[in-house]
Amino acid sequence: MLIIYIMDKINKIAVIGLGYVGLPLALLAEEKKFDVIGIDASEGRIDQLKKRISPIDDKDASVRLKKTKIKFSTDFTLVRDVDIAIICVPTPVHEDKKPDLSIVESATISTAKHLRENALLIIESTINPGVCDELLIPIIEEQTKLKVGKNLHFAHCPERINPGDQKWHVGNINRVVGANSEEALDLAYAFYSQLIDGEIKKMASLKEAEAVKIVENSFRDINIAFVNELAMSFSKLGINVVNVINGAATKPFAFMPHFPGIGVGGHCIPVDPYYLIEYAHNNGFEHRFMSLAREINENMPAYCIELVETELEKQKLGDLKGKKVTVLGLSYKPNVGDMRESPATKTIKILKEKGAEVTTFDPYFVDKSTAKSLDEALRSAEVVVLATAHKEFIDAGENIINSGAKIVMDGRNALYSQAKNINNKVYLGVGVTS
Ligand code: SAJ
Repeated sequence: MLIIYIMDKINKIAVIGLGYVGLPLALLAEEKKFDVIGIDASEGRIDQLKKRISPIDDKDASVRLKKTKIKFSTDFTLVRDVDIAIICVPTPVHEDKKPDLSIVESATISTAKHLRENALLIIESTINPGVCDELLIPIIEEQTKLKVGKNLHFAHCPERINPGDQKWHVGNINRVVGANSEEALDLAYAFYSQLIDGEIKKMASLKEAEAVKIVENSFRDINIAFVNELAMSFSKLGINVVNVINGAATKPFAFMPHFPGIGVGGHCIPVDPYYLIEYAHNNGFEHRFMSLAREINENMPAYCIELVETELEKQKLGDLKGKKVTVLGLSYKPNVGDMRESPATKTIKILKEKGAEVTTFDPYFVDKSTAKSLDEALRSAEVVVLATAHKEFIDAGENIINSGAKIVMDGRNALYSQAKNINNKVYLGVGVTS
């Protein structure tokens, strides 16, 4: 009954930040018959949205955008009469890997100062424990007349978007919510229960909700680091690590397969652990294990290039200076166009620092590639490095393997099964070739 009672009071929603998280959320809220406005600080993005051009690589969002009635604007004052405002802006790290909370801080203030009394402000951006209680709520109360828990409801519901996933999407992924008052928790719970066809779990505090997202993504980062370390070890032991992982995965409980590769990219996995590492450090604890996992994963591009250099020496072909190296893939994960924190970027940087002449091609970023087709990219390549396991590259595996390149460094072990009939050249994988 509570949900029905609450939901008849909630109608107008504002989503602030219209990227991979905010745009699908806004479109879902509209589909669930909420009255939605979409706010973004970027004029360019708002212009794109007004022209019904999707700023994100998300097929479902592109289709829904064509017929949406959502009002898109850069004007934060439009939140003045909404019932719920949801902040979905990026929380990246600086070059030195320290958390960059400036965007979520400014979006929160720009929103809070126009909210009506008793509105609900929800933060969906990924943040570490303590950010709500120690940063966002204090700045709201300093810079507005609102008192969180008294005349402003405040909750945190960390986003769980998996770009490119056809099965799990914003409308059916379970969520957790935390708040700093029972009423805010009930409101947020009721809202997400109405929005999402999945479990909405109430956490005991804002800090618990903040910690859930960091923990789930650090869990993934650590597991990837584990298999990356195994890959480096097994390469020396003549053991195929992917076969071993698939063997371990036959255990029907207590094992979750992850796979080695040229690195860990994206806006979540390589970023979120640093938020907890930094917060814990500032509170007297050193996350040595999480930090080591980050170090292992960050080093995978260099590891893969070292394998190439060792092979060049073995073939008495000298070093990378002046070598024509083609990097296939700019995106951080297969079959999506997203370069955020992509290992390909680091791979290209290292190759250039070593004097290689680098050609790039990614079918999702032709405008950012130096070659305009796979054939052009492979032409005159002496070494090929596959950084992203796009389907286009797997389908063209034979061409890649039988191109003129003397060495194929398969950073995603994506062509391993096709490499068996490789002739008079070297296929290097990550933990699959002795
Ligand atoms: N990667 C590996 N080995 C693996 C899995 C991934 O090297 O076994 C690499 C990928 O190549 C990529 C990076 O890690 O460069 C991240 O891959 P990802 O599949 O985790 O993709 P993301 O960044 O889109 O992660 C999202 C996350 N969702 C949210 O943060 C809300 C993450 O929590 C999900 O676990 C992940 O999707 C998922 O499960 O696919």
